[in-house]
Parts: sequence; C-alpha cells; structure tokens
Amino acid sequence: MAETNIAETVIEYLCSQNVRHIFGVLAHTSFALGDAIAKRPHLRFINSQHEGGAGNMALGYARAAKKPAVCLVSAGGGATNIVTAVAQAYKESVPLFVISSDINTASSSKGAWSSFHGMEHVRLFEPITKQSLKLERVEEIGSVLDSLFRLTTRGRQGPVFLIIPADLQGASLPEPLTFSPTADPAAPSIDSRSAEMAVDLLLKATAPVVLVGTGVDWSGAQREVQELAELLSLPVATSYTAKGVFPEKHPLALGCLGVGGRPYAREFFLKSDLILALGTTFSEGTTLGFGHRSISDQAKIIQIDIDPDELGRNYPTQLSVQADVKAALCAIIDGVKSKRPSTPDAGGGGRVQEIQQAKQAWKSDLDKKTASEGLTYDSVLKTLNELLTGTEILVTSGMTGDLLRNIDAATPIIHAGEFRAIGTAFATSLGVKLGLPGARVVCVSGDGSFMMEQQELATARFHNIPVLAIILRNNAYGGMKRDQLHHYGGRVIGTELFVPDLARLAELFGAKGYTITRPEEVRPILQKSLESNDSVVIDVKVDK
Ligand SMILES: Cc1ncc(C[n+]2csc(CCOP(=O)(O)OP(=O)(O)O)c2C)c(N)n1
Ligand SMILES: [Mg+2]
Repeated sequence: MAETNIAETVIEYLCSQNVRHIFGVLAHTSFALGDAIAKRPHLRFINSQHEGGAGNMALGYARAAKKPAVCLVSAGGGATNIVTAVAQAYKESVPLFVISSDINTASSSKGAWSSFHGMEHVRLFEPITKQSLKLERVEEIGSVLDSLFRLTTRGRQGPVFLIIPADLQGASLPEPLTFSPTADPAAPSIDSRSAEMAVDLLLKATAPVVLVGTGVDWSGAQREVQELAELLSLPVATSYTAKGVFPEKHPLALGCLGVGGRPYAREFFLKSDLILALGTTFSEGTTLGFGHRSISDQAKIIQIDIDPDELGRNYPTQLSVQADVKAALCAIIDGVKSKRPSTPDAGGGGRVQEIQQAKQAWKSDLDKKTASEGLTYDSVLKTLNELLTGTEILVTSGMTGDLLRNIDAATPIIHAGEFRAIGTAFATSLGVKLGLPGARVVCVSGDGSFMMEQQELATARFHNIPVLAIILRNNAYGGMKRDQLHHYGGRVIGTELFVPDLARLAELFGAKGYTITRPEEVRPILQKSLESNDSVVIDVKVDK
C-alpha cells in the first residue's frame, strides 16, 4: 500500500466521519493539512476573516446540522483567536473538533519565549474543552483522532482541541490507516421503576409544567415532548438558550422562562407543584438567579439529563434520571397511556385557555406600546414575527437574545446562550446556512455586536452563503449606555459608537443593502428580504 503522512491521515479520518466542511484560517504551519483538504473536492474549506468567525460558524453549523463541526487554526494567534468560540461551545455543550497546527518540534523545544508563535496551547484550551492534546508521536494518530472525535458527542457534548506540530504533519506512515465506522452506543434509557415513578408523579400533580433545554433539541425529542404535553395538558416553557425547541405557537407553549421570557411563563411556574425538567441546567438566566423567582419552592422536580453531574445540581429533585431525553420520554409516554387510556386529559382545555388568555393580554400590551413608540426594537421584532412563515432559522447573540421575546419561535433560535458573547450572530448564521442550506437564515443583531464581525460579510460573499442580517442600530452599546445613564449620574463612557452606513458597507461586500428610518418601511423591506434568498443587510435606525 502507498505510503502516506499524518496530514493526509487526519483529513481522511474526518472524511470517514462524514465531515464535509472545515472552518478556519490557514498558515505556513498548517499547509500540509490544507493541501490534504485541497486534494479532496468534496470537502469545503470555509476560510473566515478571523478565527473567531470560523469558531462561530462552526458553532452554528453544529447546532443546525446536529453533528460535530471541525475548525482548523494555526499556532499562536490563530489558536488564541478562536478561544471565545471554544469557551462558548464548552459552556453550551456544542460538539466542536478544533485542530491547530503547532510550530516544529525542534523550535518548541527551545521554549515558548524563543520561537515564533510559541505558547502553551494545550494548557490554554484545557479548561474550555473536554480534552486538549498535542500529538507527540506519529504512532498515536489513529487512536488520538478517533477518541477525540467521539468525545465531542459522548455524554455531555462539547469541544476538543488537538494540536499537531508542523513537522509531524509531514511525517510518513508506512501505510494508510483504515477507519471503520463504529456503532454509536445505544442512548441510555430510563429504568422501569423510575419511569413508573415519573408517571405517578405526573398523574398525581395538580399543576405540572415542563421545562425544556437544548438537551431536547440534541436528542431529537421535540415530538415526544409535544406528545406528552398534549396527553396531560402540560404547559411547556424552554430555557433562554432553547427558545423555539418547543414551538411557541403551540397552545401549550409558555415561551422562555426567566431571561428572554414573557411574564406569564413565570406565573405558571410559580403556581406549579411539579416541574418535569428535560435536558436543562436550571441556569442563572432561567431561574433568575438560582432562587425561587421563577422556580416555586413548593414544586417537586423530575429531572432528566444525559449528564449525571447536572442532576440535582441547582435544585433538589424528587426524581433524578440519567438518560437520553427521547428514550426516557418514550417510556414515560407509554406508562401514561397504559395508566390513563382515556386521554387526552379532560381538564386540559382549562390550562390551554389560561395560557391563551395570558398570552393575549401580554400581546395587546405590546401592541399598544409598539403603536406609540415609533421605530424600536420591539416594533421591528413584532413585524418580523408577523412575517415569519415558520421555516426560517433565527440567529442572534448577546443581550439581543433577550429581546426576541416578541418572536413566537417555530424553530430553535440559535444564539450565544448564557455565554452571551456579542460579535457572534452573523458568523454563526453563516454556519447555520451551511448546515441547513434550504432554510432562510435570519440574523438579528445589535450594531455594536455586528461591528465586531462585519468583516465576515467577505466570507459570505466569497463562499456564496446568503443570509439575511437585520441590524438594529442605535449607534451604541445601547443596553449598557442606558444602564450607565441610569446608575452613574448620567455619565457615559465607552458605549457610544461610530457605525458606518451598513447598507453601503453591505454593497461593498456584494450583498444587498437597505436602510430603514421610518416605521412604515419595516414591513415591505423585511417581507421582500425574507422572500428572497440573497445576501441582505438591513440597517434599521431605531429611535431608541
Ligand atoms: C464579546 C463580548 N464583549 C462584551 C460584552 C458585554 N456586552 C454586552 S451587551 C454589549 C453591547 C451590545 O451592543 P449592541 O450589539 O449594539 O446592542 P444594543 O445594546 O445596542 O441593543 C456588550 C459590549 C459581551 N457580552 N460580549
Ligand atoms: Mg446598539
């Protein structure tokens, strides 16, 4: 068999795992890896303008395609530039395989101070990855690749980091390794005693509710959540990060709980006597600070999560189940059906009605507010909500995510979650579009956030990745400026911005650009932009 080298082996391994996109920026130290990509036309190398953009694209791609995404960066600044995205992936449990080149072994042995790009890469990535490794010996390559790639999706998902010295990339292997596909392990399910207990608790409760996290999305359990909710008329809220994982137009949907939520979701949770928590961490945002502002101290909790470490971590549970959410729900649904054959729940109509009334009251307050306030975040998002057809994928970042409470999300909204990094939405939306090419992907971003990543318009153009970006411009880090004015004697520092004409900027990058300055322009411009599949940037000059 023909001799091969490490770089070829790495890329061949990725192909064997059905990787089709690699996001990153090349350097001299990674040319051998780049060349191995170049030889495989079915692989797309998406070179971003900054490694942070590549990381965010990979995050979006992994969330949209529901599989690990791969990044390729280079020693020194290339690797440090992707740190924010990797930290976010770690916090939000997104599977990323980050490969970096390292300098030659001989140079790194001289110490970080003496060599180009020298630094302690492995240690830098250790606290923000499931595993951070340097390839030290050629013979290790097969097992290192396979164990790291699998680690991204086993148990609680997350990123891994592998650094390969430039000289080792070219080192030869006497013959190519073969990678046989390994069967994924069966999803851990619920034991019959726990399933029975969950069913009993659900049937005995007088006001049970469901809390859905991103674990439901990853496990593909949306249909099961809906079925159980409908069987027992359970109101369903999601965490902030999982907005849209339970479709928000469903009659039992409460939207998000806590940050980014509508007030009525909290009321249902505070009145509940049982919370069925699915793939969610009871985070600071969801619980409004881990106390009892959104989680009743009277409620019993059934918590189901793939990660045993999460069970009971923030609130004591009545029943903790380490299982895949989908597998567990299937067993619980069967149990409910066998104990309660006369479904659907007779009293359920009442709860639906209660939700609908609360929702209506909230919406009419919003209507009044938006009618009197001119061109605002709320009015733009309200119109966007009316125009969405239910198939679009929305992407946002930072605090802008809180403001999406006006959107009735039909599909999961992809955003920085409670990591809340700004400067991430646009690049993330490009990754989402690559993961779901048939969808209209809509990025909603503040102007300050967009200015941190506007250069990725070049990536969209170069690689022909059309998304719609709606930029809400107030020439400021608006939320922060408001809080400075409020709490610091009216003094403002570092929160006012120069933002160029974004429609013209978009045109320079080959996209369509529109500017909105009056409320009546919002609907027609959003409508035609949603209906097209072009790269579009809309610069909305909000009044406040
Ligand atoms: C990477 C990063 N840097 C800083 C922050 C702190 N921060 C939170 S919101 C924000 C400003 C957001 O401004 P903009 O996108 O214009 O939205 P606006 O508040 O005006 O709606 C900043 C700097 C952050 N969340 N992430
Ligand atoms: Mg702003």
